[in-house]
Amino acid sequence: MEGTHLKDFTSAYFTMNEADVVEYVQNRLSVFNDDADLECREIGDGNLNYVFKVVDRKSGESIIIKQAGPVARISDAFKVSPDRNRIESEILELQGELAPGFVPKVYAYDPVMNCCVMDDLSDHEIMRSALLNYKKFPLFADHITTFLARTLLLTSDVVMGHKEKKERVQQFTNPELCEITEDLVYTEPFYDCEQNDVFEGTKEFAREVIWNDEKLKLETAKLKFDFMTKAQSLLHGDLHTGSIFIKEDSTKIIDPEFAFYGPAGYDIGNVVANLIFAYVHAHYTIEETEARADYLPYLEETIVQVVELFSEKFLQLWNETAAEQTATLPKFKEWYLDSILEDTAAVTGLELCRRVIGIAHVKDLTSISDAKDRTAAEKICLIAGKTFILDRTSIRTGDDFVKVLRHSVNQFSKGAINDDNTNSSHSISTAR
Ligand code: SR1
Ligand code: MG
Repeated sequence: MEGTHLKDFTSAYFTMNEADVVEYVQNRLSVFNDDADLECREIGDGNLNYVFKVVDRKSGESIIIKQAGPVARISDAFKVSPDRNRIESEILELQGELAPGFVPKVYAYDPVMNCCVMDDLSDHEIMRSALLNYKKFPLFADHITTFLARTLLLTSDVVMGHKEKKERVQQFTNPELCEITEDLVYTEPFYDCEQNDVFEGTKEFAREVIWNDEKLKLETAKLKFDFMTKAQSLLHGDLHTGSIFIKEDSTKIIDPEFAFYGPAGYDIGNVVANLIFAYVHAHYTIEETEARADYLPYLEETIVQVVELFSEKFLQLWNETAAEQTATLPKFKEWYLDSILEDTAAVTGLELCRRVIGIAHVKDLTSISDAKDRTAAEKICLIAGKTFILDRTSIRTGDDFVKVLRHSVNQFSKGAINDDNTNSSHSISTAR
């Protein structure tokens, strides 16, 4: 066509805008009818990538194209290799085999444009937003624990041939994204780092309770070295509630670009911590006493179920799949699970601290508009976070997790919750 300059999508990478994506779909993909009337919108709100939704106005069919940029959206200071898009496509395919039904389908991966084409999950919603609107998902704990037990155990040395597993470790070596986690989760929150971004009301508390605690610093250093050296399972690597698409009967885990071989408890701890963020948000934002007394126990029960169902399913799956001879020795699987739960407690604590102190925040806290309430909510997260890290060797059951949460809440809101007698009945009084 005269005057029309067609883009070259085959020889050199560039970051696409919405019009480029329409042209890309027309020229490089065959997912829509030839007469499709395409419309594209960038819908990403994460810290790293560009997410385009492409719809055919005629048929109503739609897909998602996710492109990795050369720097993070949150800040140009993070130069992150677009190769993370390969890691994401490859792990989604693998997770789809290990835990069918829990990840979006990937239709194509393009190593030149560093983008992948996947299912549009618009009939689901981002779990963080849903929890901020106080929605309940009774099947979530069952779904996420099936996903966790299967992806974490079936990628480990317990089940895989050790040579094949080491090849996987190579395939999913992800140095730049791991460095982000090493800095943002394990290092910067625990000293007065320039890059930290702390809410004014919380800053002195962070200094006193977190930055001035040398014992805590030492424990986080030990945990950082575990994160860097314990190639136990193929992790999702960033399993917060913004990485989960959900609806009543379906849970889809997205955004595994931080995937690598690390300590299995990293993924479980992220899930638990982000349920705690939702809890603290609800505690400070649900005005009506009855509604609060209904929603908080639901979240407590979900936390309990995540820990308990994971443990149950993990041991059961171990019995069915363990192939390593030494792994069948009596008491070995209990010892192994115990160390995963210890890491889960530690990571719950790290995630709670880093989302308050570090550069990457969560809406659960930032959307609490009353400054005093936000400060109290953040202090709860820091106290709970510190306890999870320091007491990690004695936190093993779902009730242990809820007990730390309740105890932390009670330090900042008088007479709110009975924390002596934690069990699945979750008695909650209603005062804040
Ligand atoms: C520079 S990326 C900041 C954070 O966003 C991602 O979702 C990860 O949680 C990361 O730590
Ligand atoms: Mg993400």
